[in-house]
Formats: sequence, C-alpha cells, structure tokens
Amino acid sequence: ENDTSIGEKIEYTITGIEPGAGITEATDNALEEYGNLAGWEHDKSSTAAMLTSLDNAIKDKEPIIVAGWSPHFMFAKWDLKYLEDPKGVYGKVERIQTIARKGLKEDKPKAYKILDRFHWDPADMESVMLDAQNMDFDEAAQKWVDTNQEKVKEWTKGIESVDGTPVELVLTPWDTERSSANVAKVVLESKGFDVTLTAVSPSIMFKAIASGDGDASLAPWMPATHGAFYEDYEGEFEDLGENLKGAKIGLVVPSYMDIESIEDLKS
Ligand code: PBE
Repeated sequence: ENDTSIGEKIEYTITGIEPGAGITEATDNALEEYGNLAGWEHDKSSTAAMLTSLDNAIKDKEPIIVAGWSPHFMFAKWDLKYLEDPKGVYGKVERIQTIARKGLKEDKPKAYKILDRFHWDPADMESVMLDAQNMDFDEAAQKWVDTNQEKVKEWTKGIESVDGTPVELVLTPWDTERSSANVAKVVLESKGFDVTLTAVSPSIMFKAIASGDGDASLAPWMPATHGAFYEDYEGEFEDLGENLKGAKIGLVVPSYMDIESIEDLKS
C-alpha cells in the first residue's frame, strides 16, 4: 500500500480548469516538457469543478494535483503548495496587464487615462475576491473603492466627469478578473462613464480588443499564462503595462502530499 506511487493513487490525472484558459495550455505543455509524463491525463472541465475536487480530496486527506494560481482564496482556505517547476513551463512571476484597442486614447482620453493609471496589489485584489464570496462582485468592488479612496483618487486626479460615455471592458471569467473589472467599472462610473463588462475566454478577449469590439481589458496575464495569445495579436492593440505584480500559476497540491517538484511525478 505504501509503495503505491502518487501517480497510481490519483490515476495519473491532473485536475485542470476550463479548456480555453492560459493555465490549461501551460499544463498541456508541462505534460510534454517533463518527458515521461506522457501517460498522464489532464482533466479539463471548470474552475468550480476543480475547487470541488480539491475540497473533497482535502476532506479525505487524499492526494490530488490541480492547476492553481494566485491571487486566489484557495491558499487562504487550504494549506497548499506549488510544485517546483525547474523547466519554467509556468513561468516564474506573472503580472496582470492592461490592454486597450487602438484609437481609445484619441476617442475617450479620460477613460484611457483612468485605465492607464489603474494599478493595485495582490492584497487589494484578494480583499475584493474574499468579500465577493459573500456578496456580488459589484458590491465588493464598491466596498473596496469606498475604503481605498486615496488610491482611487490617484487614478482619477484631474479628470473631469463625462456624461454617460460608454466604455466596453472585456474580462475573462475568473474571480481575479471579475474583481479588477468591477473595480474599474465603479471608478469609471464615478466619473460619469457608462461601463459594460463582457466576460469571454482569453483568446476571445485579445481578439475583441484587437478588432476594436471592446475598448480595453485588465485581464491579460503575462508573460507565461497568455503569452501565446498576446503574440497572436501583437501590434493590433495597445499595451498599457502592468496593473498588478506578483501573480503566479502552476501545479498545486495539498501540503500533506509528499512531493515537491513536477519532476517527482515521473517515477
Ligand atoms: N487563470 C486566472 C486564467 C487567467 C486568470 C490563471 C485561471 C488563465 O489561466 O487564463
């Protein structure tokens, strides 16, 4: 019984998330890059299903390997660790960036300026994500804006109000991006903009900004998570730089598991 490998115990399966996520592509790459992981399966369903599987495994103290990322409440809720990734398939530190459609700066300079100034820390994003466990994202965002007026004022300084100018923000359907998009919406609306939020998969998000269907997005994770999508549309959108530093993606396991590195999955 003790000789059973972790692979055997979890039926050589990694519990992933949505097929269109950047981390899903990275995990497919990891299975290739780490040589003899070829026999492993990557279960792609949804973030909700992954979290349920993780919760169930931890309740039973069973082994499990999931596609995980931070900021995320999973690290506050459970005792987890990232597996080391010596080949760097998941990158090291990720940043979240803001991109805008070409022409936004000229068409809606005030909205552009607020979006360009928008930046915050993982702890800010986490506080919205945590509150949003018990209330809607728009309420959690409003609460963060109310309690962080100093930061918000830096973004809106010197900007006069407009009268209902529409702004189309495109996001991806994860809590990290629901948080940033809803905060941006509250801040822009405080200056009179009329903001619409549309959640799509990462590749559609880049496509929407490149084609001009959307005005801007605070959702790209770089350089590893969405690097391939970014390259596909490079030159067709404007990069406004990072809005958050210190994000991360990788393979995550409960701390009680006796494994430290993706390399260890080989045996
Ligand atoms: N995530 C959260 C997304 C981006 C934000 C890491 C799950 C992804 O993999 O595309």
